[in-house]
This record gives sequence, structure tokens and C-alpha cells, in this order.
Amino acid sequence: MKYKGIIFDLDGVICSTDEYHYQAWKALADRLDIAFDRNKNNLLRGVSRMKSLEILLGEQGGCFSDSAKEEMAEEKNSLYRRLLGTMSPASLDREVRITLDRIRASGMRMAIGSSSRNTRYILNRIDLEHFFDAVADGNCISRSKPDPEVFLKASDMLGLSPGDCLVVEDARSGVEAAAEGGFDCAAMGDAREDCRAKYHLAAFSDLQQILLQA
Ligand code: B16
Ligand code: MG
Repeated sequence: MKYKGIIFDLDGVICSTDEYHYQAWKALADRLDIAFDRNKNNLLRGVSRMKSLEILLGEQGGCFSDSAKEEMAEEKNSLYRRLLGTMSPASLDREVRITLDRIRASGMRMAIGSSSRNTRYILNRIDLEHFFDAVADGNCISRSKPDPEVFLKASDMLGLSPGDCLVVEDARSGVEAAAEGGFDCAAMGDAREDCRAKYHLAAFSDLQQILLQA
């Protein structure tokens, strides 16, 4: 097999927490009377919490102090975590679970590469806390996607070089991060349009064929 390791983005790839991000940012935007819709939310995929807030505030960003912005980010995060609290192992899509188990059975090394600082909490909610060989997340990086740092950290934790790993992403920022880091990328969702991705997934389970044929 061409790849020895596979690095999964979390939000929007393993689980649909991107919807909870949308609801929490939307609540904040409504309170601030700032226009926010799903198209704008798509720009926040893979991007750090504070950078996401800057995008949401747009030109109004200059009207708020750093501490006011910290409070807004905290307000969004506490609502987001309340929504995450409703998740359970049943929230993990069956197709995702089966595909992960099959990849695991093939002997491939598996990691998470997520910008989220809530990664461990999410993995715990869906009972995947001990599933992956490595977890690189927003707590162990200083630059979020599109910087490749989180994927380089994940491949390093797996003891593999970028050329030996496939990254799976739903965000254009993540596809760019993979390309910058020297990783091949399989894209799903919006990121499928991105020509920097080597593979374009119609379904999560397509990964099995890609890994077998690569
Ligand atoms: P948090 P991923 C990213 O996770 C999300 O796509 C992005 O929308 C979010 O702003 C970022 O994590 C930070 O998340 O506020 O939980 O630290 O897609 O890289 O798994
Ligand atoms: Mg994502």
C-alpha cells in the first residue's frame, strides 16, 4: 500500500460538529446584529476560534478590544460545548464507524489532525478517545490551518513522513495545509471542488478503495 498512515480532520470529517459551530456562531452574530449565514460559516472551517471570530466580525472587528473579543469567543465556545454535550456514541455515523474499523484492521497508522481545542472532548463524547494512534489538535499548535503545522505534528507523532500519509479534509484551508506540508489529500464536502486535493470523496467509505488501490 502506498500510504502507511492516514490523518483525519475532525469537524466535518469524522463527525458533524460543523453544524454545532454554525449554530453557536450564529447565536453570537444575532446578538451582535451581524449578518451570518452558512456560506460565511464555510469560511470558518478548519480555521482557529479567534481567527473565525475575526472573520465573523469583519470590518466591525476594529470596534472591540482584545478582551471583549476573548469574551465573545468564550461565549461562543460555551454554547458550542453545550451542543457537544448532546453527542453520544450514537452520533457517530455508522458508515464512518465501519470504515474506521476496516482501515484499522488493515494495519494502517491512524491520527487526528484538527484545529479544534475541543478535540479530546468530542472524541470522548463519541467514544473514540482511545481509537487513534495519535491526536494532534488546536492545543498543540501555534498556527492553525492553512498552515501545515497540525498535520506535520500528527505525522511526526505517527513516526511517518508526510509522503507516507494521506490527509482527509472537508475544508479548503485544510486541503491547502495538506498540500503545503507535502501530504496527499482526500477531500469531502465543499473541499471536493479544490483541485489541490488528489482524491475527491463522494462518500466516507470511498477511502477503503483509495487506500487499497493507491
Ligand atoms: P474550537 P477541524 C476546526 O476543526 C473547525 O473546522 C473550525 O470551524 C473551528 O473554528 C476550529 O476547529 C477551532 O475549534 O473552537 O473547538 O477550538 O475542522 O480542524 O477539525
Ligand atoms: Mg473540518
